[in-house]
Amino acid sequence: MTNQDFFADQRQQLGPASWLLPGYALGYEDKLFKALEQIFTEAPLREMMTPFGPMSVRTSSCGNFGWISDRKGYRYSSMDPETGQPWPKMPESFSKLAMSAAEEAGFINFNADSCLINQYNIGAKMGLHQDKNELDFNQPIVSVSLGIPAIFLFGGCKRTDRAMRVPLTHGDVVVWGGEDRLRFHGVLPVKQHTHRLTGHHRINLTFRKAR
Ligand code: MD3
Ligand code: FE
Repeated sequence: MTNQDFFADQRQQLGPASWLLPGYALGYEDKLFKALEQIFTEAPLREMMTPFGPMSVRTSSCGNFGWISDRKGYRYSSMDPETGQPWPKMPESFSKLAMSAAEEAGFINFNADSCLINQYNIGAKMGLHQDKNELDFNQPIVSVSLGIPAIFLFGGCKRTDRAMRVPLTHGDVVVWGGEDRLRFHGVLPVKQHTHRLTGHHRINLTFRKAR
């Protein structure tokens, strides 16, 4: 069985156009962590403000655009407001992983121009929200979970729709697109765990095509 057949066999459908690929990023582990170290020296993780208060996750970005937030709202920017510099270049291993995972879920030629990096400490969470700052909602989003586990909330198109709980662990990849693209989603407060590579952290990479 080829690698591709193996993951085609393992994938779980979460919605009409959303797929969980368990462990899909495990083969990229070394390259991802080496690249992350470099990214964090160029664009350090920071707490961002939102119109509703500070975020509990720390974030950074790489690629042509980074997702930023302040008291005025959310948007993509080609510059890191903290350093005044462009965001670190998207590592080749990142683009490759995002494109091949998207293809497993039926989205060919996914060229991410932005990777948002979220670091969760124990207790950090992300409330239910939609990702609406991108130009083209026909483009999917690829999410890579690293480190300690978390429970992902996958809701409907209205905030009040009942949310499905999806446990995500180190190496899991999820691809969200099509009619699921604007579904509300979030992350429950992360519970105490230790991971050999991240200690008391969960890291999530979210690949998007911003423009
Ligand atoms: C489902 N991050 O940064 S990525 C975010 O684990 C964000 O850090 C979460 O939501 C995290 O905006 C989850 C998964 C994700 C991203 C976009 C989606 C799930 C989605 C869009 C539609 C439906
Ligand atoms: Fe989101």
